[in-house]
Amino acid sequence: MNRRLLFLLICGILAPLALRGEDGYRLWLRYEPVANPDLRRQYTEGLGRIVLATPAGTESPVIAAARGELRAGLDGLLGTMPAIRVEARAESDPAVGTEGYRLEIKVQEGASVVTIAAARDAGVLRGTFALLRHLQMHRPISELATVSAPRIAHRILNHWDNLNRFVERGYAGFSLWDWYHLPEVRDRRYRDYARALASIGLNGTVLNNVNANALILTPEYLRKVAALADEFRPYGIRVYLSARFSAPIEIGGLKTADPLDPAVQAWWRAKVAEIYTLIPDFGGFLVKANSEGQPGPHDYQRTHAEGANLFAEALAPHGGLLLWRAFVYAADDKLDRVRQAYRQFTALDGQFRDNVILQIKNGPLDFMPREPFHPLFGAMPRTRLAIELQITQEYLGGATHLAYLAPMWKEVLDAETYAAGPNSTVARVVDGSLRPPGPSAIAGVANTGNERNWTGHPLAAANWYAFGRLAWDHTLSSQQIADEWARLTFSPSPRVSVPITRLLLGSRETVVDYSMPLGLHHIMAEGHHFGPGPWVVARRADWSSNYYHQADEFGIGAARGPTGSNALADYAPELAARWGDPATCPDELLLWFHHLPWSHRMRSGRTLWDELAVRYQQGVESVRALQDGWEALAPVIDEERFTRVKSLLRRQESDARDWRDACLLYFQQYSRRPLPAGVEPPAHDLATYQARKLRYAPGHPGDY
Ligand code: GCW
Repeated sequence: MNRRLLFLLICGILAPLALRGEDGYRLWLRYEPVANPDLRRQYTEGLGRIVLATPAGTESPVIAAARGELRAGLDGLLGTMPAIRVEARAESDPAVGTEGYRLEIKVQEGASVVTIAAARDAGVLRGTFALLRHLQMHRPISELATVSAPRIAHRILNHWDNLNRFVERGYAGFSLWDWYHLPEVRDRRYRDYARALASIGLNGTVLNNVNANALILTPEYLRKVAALADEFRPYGIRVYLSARFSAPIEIGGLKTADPLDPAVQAWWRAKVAEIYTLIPDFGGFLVKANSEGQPGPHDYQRTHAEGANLFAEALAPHGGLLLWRAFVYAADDKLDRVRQAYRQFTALDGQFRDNVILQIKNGPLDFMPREPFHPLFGAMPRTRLAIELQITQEYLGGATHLAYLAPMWKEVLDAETYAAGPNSTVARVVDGSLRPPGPSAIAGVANTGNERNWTGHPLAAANWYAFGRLAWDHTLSSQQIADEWARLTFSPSPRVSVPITRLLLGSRETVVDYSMPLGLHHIMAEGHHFGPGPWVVARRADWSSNYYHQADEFGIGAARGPTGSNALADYAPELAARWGDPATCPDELLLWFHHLPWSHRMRSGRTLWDELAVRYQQGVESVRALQDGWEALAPVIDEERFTRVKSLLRRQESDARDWRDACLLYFQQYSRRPLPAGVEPPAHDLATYQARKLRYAPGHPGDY
């Protein structure tokens, strides 16, 4: 039987089964057979031959990975195996940069040839995945030609994974890294992880938690790290580590970790050199210092710049990067928490070495469902700034709730800072357009774990995918990314992809509505951060909810204008003026910046209290709409993923009601106003919600 016939036969047998047994492991790299005969012919003829063109035109492990992926992909999609040749192409192509690619399709000697051309082998690999994406989406082969290059140089996942495999704020099982069995045992999953990263354009990964354990820097663990680096290298993924500031004391036997102490400097130089002998393409360090109990330069009365430069000097001779986190705040600092990092770091602008990048969370607080952008993005013209996004849904329902985060990230990336006049968006600050020359970076806190489908919630992989795609090109729209992901993950048929895209797009706003609408923030439960907790009084004022909602008989919201903490002053005058006046401040940020009376008239004509209640109700209703939307997909989604999402949405609806009821009952103590018409009455009294204890919530280190 010829190959083609066999293929058709297999398609015929498999087609009825195609809706069963999808466990999500293959993510967006499923390579399902193209069943439409016209399209299959179009692809088969178009891909007569494939040329991988690089300046050297030689084989390498990266080229081998590209070849392997093409084989697997084309075999799955088409059941064909076109000839793949590596060729030298001497002329340089400025459009592709160092990591980009050019896809071409031409007829040569009567046969169609597809060329993936790049300046480096890594670009060929990226182009390979772009080609396979095109085919998986069933796009016409005539539209294949393209050129693409990343806008940001270092596109890095950050794992908050501990050495005991517990993942801080991880909701998809335990760490992917089986440290105990490394370096000898190398799970097949390591390769698949690297493939997934490479396919969305990521090129780096920080393996361990920023709340770091110094053990990772011991020779024993570095050998394990090197094994992972070996697995990832063929896919163009570099490994980075979170470094513990006090490591010279803990594993080096020194008495101090003072960044200006010559012995400490020598220790780090030697440690870095040791790492590079094991991992020649090591990416560098990520450091969380003097934040939430972590050691740092302040322990020695040194600045964050002195701390960062200590590592940067050791890394510089090897080409390594130092990512220093700006997530810094202190319990004893009386300044509004959202202003503390701004004050600390603006004073240090210009003092960081060239290979230091300051890694700043998207907002000034902590990954809330909605925050304004972090004012540091508009205030450090002489420092390279990276943005840190949280893919894992610490404050957006873990892997239990559906929240597609691209719209949230786009909101920040597209935000205007006015740092250097108009068109000074956060994205342009981060991608280097408005920065001093030097490296640019973007980081995403991973939502992966060892669950079979990688991310727990079957739809949460959309966020991993979206992070990669936006890191590569922040001008892509949330809609385009959602559409791609839905087609790749479920089906290229618009009957499936269009409704899924629609469900994804509104889902983050839905979570905002039922949890922290109108600019409310940090009113979640203590510790695990899942569910409502507007009443939380923690051992630190800045971990207590009323620090943020400031509800009282008069009204609600954080006073951050001149008569309050004046956090508005950290933004450009244009923004301070717009956000500083409740009449021009968008509803979405109103209670972030203003403490307003319950009777305040909103744009809708409702009072603030009524508006708040209506938003909470809207959130619940939107989850119900998600449920209906999902239900309608029953005939076209495989049983396994359909059922899982359906039950998760049922849980989400119940959680959304809890959020609404608990928050409205709590705030009603102050507003003393009735719920407006259309808002469902709460199921229980306030005391019932306050007494609830959620035990052993995933991702929380506290209960173990
Ligand atoms: O949001 C807080 C989290 C911590 C986390 C910290 C950080 C890794 O609750 O779990 O610690 O942010 O970003 O450093």
